[in-house]
Amino acid sequence: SPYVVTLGETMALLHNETIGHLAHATELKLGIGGAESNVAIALTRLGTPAHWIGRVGADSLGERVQRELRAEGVGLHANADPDAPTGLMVKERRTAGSSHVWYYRAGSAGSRLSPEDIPEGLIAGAAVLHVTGITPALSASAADAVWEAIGIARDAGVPVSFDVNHRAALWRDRDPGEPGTLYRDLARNATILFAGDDEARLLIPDIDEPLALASAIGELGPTQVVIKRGALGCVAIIDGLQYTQEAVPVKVVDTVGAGDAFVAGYLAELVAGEDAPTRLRTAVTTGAFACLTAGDWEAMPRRHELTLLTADEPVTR
Ligand code: KDG
Repeated sequence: SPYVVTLGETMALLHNETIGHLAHATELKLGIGGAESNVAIALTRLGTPAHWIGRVGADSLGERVQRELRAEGVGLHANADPDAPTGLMVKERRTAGSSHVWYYRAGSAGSRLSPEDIPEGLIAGAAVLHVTGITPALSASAADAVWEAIGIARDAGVPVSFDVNHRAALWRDRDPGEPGTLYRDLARNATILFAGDDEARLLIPDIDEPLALASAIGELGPTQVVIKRGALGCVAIIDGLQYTQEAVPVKVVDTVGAGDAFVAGYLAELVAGEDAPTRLRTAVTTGAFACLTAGDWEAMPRRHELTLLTADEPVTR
């Protein structure tokens, strides 16, 4: 059956369960997280087979990453790097509604991803290749890997999905114009583009209105442009038509991972041949689910759970 392929870095994740400053925390939870593998997990839960390509360290945390992805049923194409550690990310839940993330990933195994890690046949046979703006920001070889994957997809007629996913921490000490230039290049090679309002303005400065932004991005090439707006839902221009979709209201614990869940909801319905309104409705629903727990992907729903947030029966038996 049709599957989605994605590539990127997945890290070990340490986070406090109890709200507070990490200077005073005595216990942390250990998990994993990575934007692209979050998407792969959410797709798999929704019933769309997904494969993840990446590098991990030849260490216990690398094993943890692989075990977790296997347990979720994600097709795993991971090379264990004997010369670099699995990257680490630390998340501090400081207040009920706000978190901060620190990266310990410079020189990590995941950031050493390179074109040799990319299995050509897997990408050429996919229904969609999904990439994010995080991977090319990790290193020159990781950027080459992304372009290699995109080249294979384009040659094989596989649509490319691109989620901007701007991470300012990965661009410090670099030319402020660089991310915009990279994201526009990626947009020119994408069929489907996802961006938050602020991310969209990195591609197209000086436009504020979200549908106008989507339309300006569409002029770069993608025929499906979706602007993710968090609690405001989303707007999109898909095959020339404009769409607006409200969010599903939830009590937010942690928004990290919501964008990935949103993308998975959209892509799952796209691969299933569903129409644009269905894709957007599922996207805001899966995005809302991801906000319910402190982990990056644990709350992502199975397909049969999609109606739970709008159900009025508190207990089902
Ligand atoms: O979208 C969530 C991701 O940001 C998180 O899981 C970690 O991949 C990650 C990153 O680079 O921020």
